[in-house]
Amino acid sequence: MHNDRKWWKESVIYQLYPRSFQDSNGDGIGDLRGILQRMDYLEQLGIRAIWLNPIYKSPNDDMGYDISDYRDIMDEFGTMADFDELLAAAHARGIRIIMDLVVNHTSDEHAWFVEARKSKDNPYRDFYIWRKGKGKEPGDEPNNWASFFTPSAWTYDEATDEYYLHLFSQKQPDLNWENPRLREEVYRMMNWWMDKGIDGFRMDVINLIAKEEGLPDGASSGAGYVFCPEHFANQEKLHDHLQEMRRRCFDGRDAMCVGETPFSSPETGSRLMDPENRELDMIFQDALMEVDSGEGGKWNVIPFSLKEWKRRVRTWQQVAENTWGSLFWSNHDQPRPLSRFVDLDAAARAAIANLPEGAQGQDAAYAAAFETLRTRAAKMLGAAMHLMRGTSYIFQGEEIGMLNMPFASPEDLRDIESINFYNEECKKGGDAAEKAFQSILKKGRDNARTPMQWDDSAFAGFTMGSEPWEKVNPNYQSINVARQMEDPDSVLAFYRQLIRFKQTDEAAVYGAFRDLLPEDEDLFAYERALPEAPQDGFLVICNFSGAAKPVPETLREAVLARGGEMLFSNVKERDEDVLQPFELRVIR
Ligand code: ISL
Ligand code: CA
Repeated sequence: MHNDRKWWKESVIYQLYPRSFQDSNGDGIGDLRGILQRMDYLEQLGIRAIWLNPIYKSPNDDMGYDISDYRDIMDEFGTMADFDELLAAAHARGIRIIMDLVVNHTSDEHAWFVEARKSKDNPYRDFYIWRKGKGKEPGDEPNNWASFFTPSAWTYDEATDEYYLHLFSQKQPDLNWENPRLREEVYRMMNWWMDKGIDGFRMDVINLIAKEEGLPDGASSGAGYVFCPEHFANQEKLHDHLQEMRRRCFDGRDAMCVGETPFSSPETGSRLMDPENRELDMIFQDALMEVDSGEGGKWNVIPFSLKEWKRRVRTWQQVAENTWGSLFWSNHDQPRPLSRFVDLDAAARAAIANLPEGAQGQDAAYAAAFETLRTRAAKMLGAAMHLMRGTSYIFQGEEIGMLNMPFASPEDLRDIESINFYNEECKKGGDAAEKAFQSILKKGRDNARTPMQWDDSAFAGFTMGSEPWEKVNPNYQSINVARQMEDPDSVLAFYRQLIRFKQTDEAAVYGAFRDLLPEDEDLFAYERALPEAPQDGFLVICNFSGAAKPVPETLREAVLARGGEMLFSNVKERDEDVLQPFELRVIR
């Protein structure tokens, strides 16, 4: 087991999406001064670091992931002076700041690209990836690559009669990491931020920066574009770039780096995180998030299988044993876990099933049951994920159990990924559009981006203005911070305890992981313990099902083998032999 002590192993990190956290000036958009207003909240939560989604200058084609100036702040978010104040305020409270680093691509409005597209001999031309096509019509592109956000990954540029590559939107041209001058500029920029005192970077799609030599076509049986990560993810050159970046930007500093690395196998993950290789401290592996995606990708939603999820958990916990890893239920790209990995509606309906059809008070009974189960399941999910081995990331709103947004119409969507997908599907006719919208309701990124629910005043206390940029979830009157602050049994109160425990308990941070019930379809149970102090370990027992489940014999024995001190629980009355719907027990 690899167990070097590091601050980033002992810190729970709060992912803060600035656009939706707190608006301070009534324009309906969250901002840096809004975050400053909420510093007490963050301190009370007990987290030791914050990861800020991009706050740099940006035209917001992809909500800040299209940067037009790496050394300036987005107009809507405030000024560099506001940022300096925020950094100092966080540090004064013992909270570190991790910045997003988006260097696979820039905005097409970045000065480098504005220059690059002027002429083929412009000094910035080779900062990007340009190729000649067969013509300028669809199908004439330099290769058949599909992009994440658009059908083709290439856009034709009239001025120089060439195409530029963009794995994301047309306004996000990919940088050319083959060019040493570009790499130099990136390292200078990173060091500039580090010198300001930030504590590390979350590196956006960092494993896509190196593309396969020659940009070969994706394998396909006919015409059309092909999404082919095998040609642009985890290429051999990536490891050279990361090692160089590590030396140039992290040597001699106590900063951390976490890479977002979609399409990574456990082998690749181990290589990226192996401390000997000096590449990344940890990665965001996407295997656990993709568990409900079918053949066709994220929009092809398939039912959640706990057994399959646990198989992936074991794989990545095994990787974490000798390296490290990250633990997260969601982020700004994912729907809310309570609307995804448990079925609250079915459980609530079952809970009131004994009421006669159409009986008086049916709606109120359902609402009460739903609320009880939501709170219980939120605590269960929180412990299930964050007590495993790895650094915990809590996405804003998770700590109060926020839910997916019941968007009424496609017009309410704000995310380029969903909007482009919807528009493409509309072209197909029939029921394609309606099907697309149903998938978006389940998996769309806007679900994560609705405003933080602070209290039951207008717009959930997010803005004093007239309309937030993204609609507020209508459930804010019952699900909000103010209400949970006063309730010792709230999700929020539970998360505070969970965070404290995760950051201070030796076994919770450094212990090994062992799955106790790999085959069970409904229960997730594991042990964490340090080999040198097994008696200080603990058991985590979770019922993911909305029905009561008997405690299996093997678990009963494991419980008996421990003293039985209940560290965490989410029900008032317990039955030794039966787990209630979504029940949690953490036993020392
Ligand atoms: O959202 C996704 C899956 O649900 C992914 O396809 C996502 O687009 C991909 O993992 C990359 O995400 C990151 O880079 C994008 C940006 O839009 C995302 O917000 C960011 O997390 C481009 O910069
Ligand atoms: Ca604002």
